[in-house]
Amino acid sequence: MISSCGKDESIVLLPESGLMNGGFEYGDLSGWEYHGDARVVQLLDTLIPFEGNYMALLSTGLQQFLSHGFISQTFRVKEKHTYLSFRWNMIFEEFASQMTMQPLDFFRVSIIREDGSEQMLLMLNANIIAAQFGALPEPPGNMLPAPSSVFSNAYVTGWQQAIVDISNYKGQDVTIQFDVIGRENSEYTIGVMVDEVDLD
Ligand SMILES: [Ca+2]
Repeated sequence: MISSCGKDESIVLLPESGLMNGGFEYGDLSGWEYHGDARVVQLLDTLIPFEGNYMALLSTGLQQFLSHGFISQTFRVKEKHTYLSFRWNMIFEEFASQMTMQPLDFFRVSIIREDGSEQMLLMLNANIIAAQFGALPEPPGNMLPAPSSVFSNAYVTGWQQAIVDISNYKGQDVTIQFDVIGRENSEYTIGVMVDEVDLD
């Protein structure tokens, strides 16, 4: 949280980047809008943040009766900023089952422009991940076994980076949103760890 010690100190603590708490090192979701199963954690079993001591965790109901997790933040794209980047690590319960049936759960990242229109950055599900990580026709390909105390028979992608050119948005306020969506009748859980959301 921003210190309440005084106005001047608060100004000093505002992030240079215009994006607040992008690495979740406040230890909570300060600066972010959120709903559903969205939290900040230090660990997910043996899985650790990409940087620092904290990461965001979004899921379709890990240990909770929820079907989605969502965070978003609106920020001004300054003249000096050309790229938005973030790290993600996706975990699938019963990955083999998820990829062989019609995938019901998605991880979606998008930018919402000032006029409300949307630029999709990522749209991933078990089938797409399986293709990207060589896990077809049989897992795991380049997927990694996940710690068994969290999910059953699960695999993770490991930390991945996405870099997006945002130079078209200079001077504008845009919203980055991360959304993990489970359909109502989805049988298995997916989770996504997010870290180091940054502007450069
Ligand atoms: Ca972090």
